[in-house]
Amino acid sequence: MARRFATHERREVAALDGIWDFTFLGEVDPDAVEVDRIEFDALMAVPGCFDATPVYAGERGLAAYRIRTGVAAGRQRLVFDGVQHWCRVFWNGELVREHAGGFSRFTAESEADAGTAEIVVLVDNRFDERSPLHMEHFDWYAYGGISRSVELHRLGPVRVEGLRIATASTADRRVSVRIDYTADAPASVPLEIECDGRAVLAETVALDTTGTLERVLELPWAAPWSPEEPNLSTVSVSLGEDDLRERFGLREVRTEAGRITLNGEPVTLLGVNRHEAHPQFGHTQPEALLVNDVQQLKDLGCNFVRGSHYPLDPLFLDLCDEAGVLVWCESIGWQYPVEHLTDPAFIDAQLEHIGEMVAASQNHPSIILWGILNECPSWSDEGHPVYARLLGRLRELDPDRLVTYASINAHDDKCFDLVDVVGANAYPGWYYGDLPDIPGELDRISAHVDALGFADKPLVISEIGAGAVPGWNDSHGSLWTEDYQARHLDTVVGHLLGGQDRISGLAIWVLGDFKTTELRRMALTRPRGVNDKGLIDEYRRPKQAYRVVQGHFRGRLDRKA
Ligand code: ADA
Repeated sequence: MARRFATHERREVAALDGIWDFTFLGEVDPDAVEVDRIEFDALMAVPGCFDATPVYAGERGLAAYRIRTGVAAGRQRLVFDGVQHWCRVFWNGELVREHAGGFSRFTAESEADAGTAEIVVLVDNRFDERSPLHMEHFDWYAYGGISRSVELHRLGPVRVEGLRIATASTADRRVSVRIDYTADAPASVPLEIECDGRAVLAETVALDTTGTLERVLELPWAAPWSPEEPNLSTVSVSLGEDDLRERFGLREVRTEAGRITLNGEPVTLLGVNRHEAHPQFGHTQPEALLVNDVQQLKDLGCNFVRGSHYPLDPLFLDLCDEAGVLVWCESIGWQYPVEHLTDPAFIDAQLEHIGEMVAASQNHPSIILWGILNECPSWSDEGHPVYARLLGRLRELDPDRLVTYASINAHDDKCFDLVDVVGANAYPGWYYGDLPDIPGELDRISAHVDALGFADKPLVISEIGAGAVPGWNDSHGSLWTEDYQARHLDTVVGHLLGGQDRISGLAIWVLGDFKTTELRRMALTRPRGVNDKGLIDEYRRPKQAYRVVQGHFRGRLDRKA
């Protein structure tokens, strides 16, 4: 994957990113496709979204991608960082994997003969029961394609399948390490662990065909990670002939008396939501764009970003680790209807997707919050057991981070008992009320959460914002002008940083403008078919509100320093 460090030194890894053969098949049933008879008549970038390119813009249907690559004999694993949003993977004509759901990592394996392997991926961006996580009414355009990087790994007889590094104690510079492995047969092999280039462990271990090794490491030289000093360490694990490297930061996240604490210090989250979308690249995030976005987050004075509304590009998370930006990382979701939420196939798909999200991102110190199901029916009786199950799974997979979700209406919510941090989306001064109503509404939300008995839980305004057509102003300062948006956010941030101490986190909706669904009922409420509540437009040009928010955020961070 495009990462900030090499994840393997011993294992042979080939990047398959580049230009692949392509054809758009359209309204075709994937079961009816004879893979060896597909005629590839075009080219497509991987990673890339085919429907963000001019020829296929707006197309929904089945597409086929192909690459040929030289391989040595033996077991091969394809690693996909994200395919939008249903796919079948074929290795020399043989089906090796089917996967539903975009934005998360999955793998496909095959036993190969030496020579040239042909990999074909059928990719479908239609909305149907094969991909219960994706729905057309979501307020973003669901682009299709192999949207993130692809790698080919050559596997040996022992495989390091996962590495989880968790801070056991920042004060004592102690971490716990969990190594998940598989092996062709039980064996005794050397286990070596290095951290920051220093050997910290060497022993011989007896492996089963699948299992987990857990060790505690003392790293007296490692400095704690924080937004102000984002110190990182790298752990390399070698097991037999295989290896895996991960980066982490020493830090503990907890809650105390209604605040989030980082290594014992209360932290106020100042940030924005961010979609991974661009008019020319769809959901694909070129490196230059990621660098741009992280620069703008820092320039704004943010110490926090909410990844709305799906798991994030691995390289973006690496950059947040390095820049000291705290992250709320959530599973995919946007106002699913109650019936959808209680469908067992949907719940299974969410559980699998949550597992993939945590496995891919669990070592990023920047991630402090795991989230689920943006604005879904947490107000319903049916919702409670579903939220309990999904949040419970997150806690099982990762007991060292906080869990949350963004509520569509805090006043009616029934699931706040299940979270560590209460997240409330609110649109006073936009969908309801006027500018002077904003402070009162934020105070009412705070009082309501306390009255429910949750005064000890931190409260984060996970969305708040107003639309502004880029460059648009009038002498009235009406809705949709940059002027109105700037005054709106001035009121919001001014109130929250001006003594409203119950709310200890803010994620403004939203960093950048992005294309919404083409469903008419939504598109008609979004000028240009774009959700334009961005502080910057879709090409990253700042609007008036950018400077206003920057003034507040930077002022606050300077005062703290
Ligand atoms: C909701 C939702 C966002 C976006 C926003 C808006 O709060 O969570 O994804 O749709 O509203 O712009 O209306």
